[in-house]
Amino acid sequence: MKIHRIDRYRVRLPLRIPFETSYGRLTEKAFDILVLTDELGNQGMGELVPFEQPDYIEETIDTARVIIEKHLIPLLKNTNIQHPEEVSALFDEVKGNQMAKSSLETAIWDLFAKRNRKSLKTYFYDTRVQIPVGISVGIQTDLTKLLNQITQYIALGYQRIKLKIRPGYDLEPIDVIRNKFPDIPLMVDANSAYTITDIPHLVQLDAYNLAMIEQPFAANDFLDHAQLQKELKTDICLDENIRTLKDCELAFSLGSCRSINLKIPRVGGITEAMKIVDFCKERELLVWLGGMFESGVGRALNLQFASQKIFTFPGDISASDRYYHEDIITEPFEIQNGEIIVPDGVGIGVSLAQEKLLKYGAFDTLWIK
Ligand code: OSB
Ligand code: MG
Repeated sequence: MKIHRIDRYRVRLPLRIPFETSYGRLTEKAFDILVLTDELGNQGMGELVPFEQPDYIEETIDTARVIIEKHLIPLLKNTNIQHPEEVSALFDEVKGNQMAKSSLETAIWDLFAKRNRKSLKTYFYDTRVQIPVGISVGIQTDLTKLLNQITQYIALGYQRIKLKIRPGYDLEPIDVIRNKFPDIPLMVDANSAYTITDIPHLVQLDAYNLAMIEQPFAANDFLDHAQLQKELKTDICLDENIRTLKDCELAFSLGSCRSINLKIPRVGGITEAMKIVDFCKERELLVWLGGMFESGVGRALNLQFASQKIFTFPGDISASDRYYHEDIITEPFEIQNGEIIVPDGVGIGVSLAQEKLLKYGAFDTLWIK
C-alpha cells in the first residue's frame, strides 16, 4: 500500500457549554481531519486532537501541524506499507509528538481496513457490538447547577460520572453528588492540580467510594503518585503520564497507579495502544478508554477500539451531542440505555458530512504524489 495523497480539513466546533478543568476553560474545539488516499483510490481518515493551548500536555494543534508536514509526511512518501503496524516504527525517528503521529497512524489503519473491506474492529480481540459509556463533567462552582447537570446525564443513561476537581473544589462537590447518588460509579480527575503536600487532604477522598482518582500530580511524576497510592485505598489512574508502553511499565513497577486512562492519540496510535492493552491485561491493571472531545471521526475510532471486551469500565466516550450541536459525520453517535453502538461499516465505520466540514472549517491539500 502506498500513500498518494493527503488532504486536510481544519475545523473549529463550538462547544454546547463551556468545559472547565483545573487548568482552564474551553469554549470551542479545534481539530483537523486528515484524509489519506492510497494508490487504488481508497481513503482513510484520522483526527488530530491536541488543544490550542499547551495546558493539558505539551503538544498543541500548531506544533502537531508542523511535525506532520515537516517530519512525518516525508517519511510516508514513497514508503510501501504492508501493514499499519509498521507505521509506528517508521515514525520512531521523530521523538515524542504522539498526537501528531496518531492522526496519520490511525488514518492508515482506517485505510488498511477499508482496502480490505473490513470493519476496523476485526483487527482487535474479542469485540462486542455496543459498549457502556461514561461522561466527564467540567468544574461548575454552582453546586445546584452541577447536580442538575449530573441528574440529566444519569437520566440519559450515562453509566459512570467523572468529575473534574482542583484544590478548593473537591470534597464539597463530591459530597453533594454522593449524597444524591450513593451508588453511581463516580470518579474524579485533577489534571495534575495537586502536589505531594496535599496527600493528607487527598486521603479524605477515600470516604466517598470513588472508582478512582485520575492524575492528581504532575504529568511527569511517578514517585509522588506511588507515595500517594501507598496511603490511599482508592485506585489512582494515570492519564497525562502515559505516552508509551514504557510509561505503563514504570508506573506498574513503582506502584504509581492501579488504572490506566488509555487515549489512542496520547500514545501515538493504535499499535502502541494495543501493546498497552496487552500489558495491562497481563498485570491486572485496569485499562479504560479516555477521550479528547473528539469529533465523530475520533469518536468512531475510540468506539472501534473500546469494543474489545477488556474495556469493562465505561469510557469517556459520550454521544456526539454531549459536546456539539452538530457533528461532522453523517450519522452522529447517540446513547441508548447507557450504551453506544459500534459502527459496523468498513474501517472506522463513519462518513464525513462535507457540508458540515465546510461550514465549520477549511480544506487544503498537504501533499500529492
Ligand atoms: O483529562 O481526560 C482528561 C478532556 C480534555 C482534556 C483532558 C481530559 C478530558 C476529559 C473528557 O476528561 C474527555 C472526553 O469526554 O472526550
Ligand atoms: Mg484526565
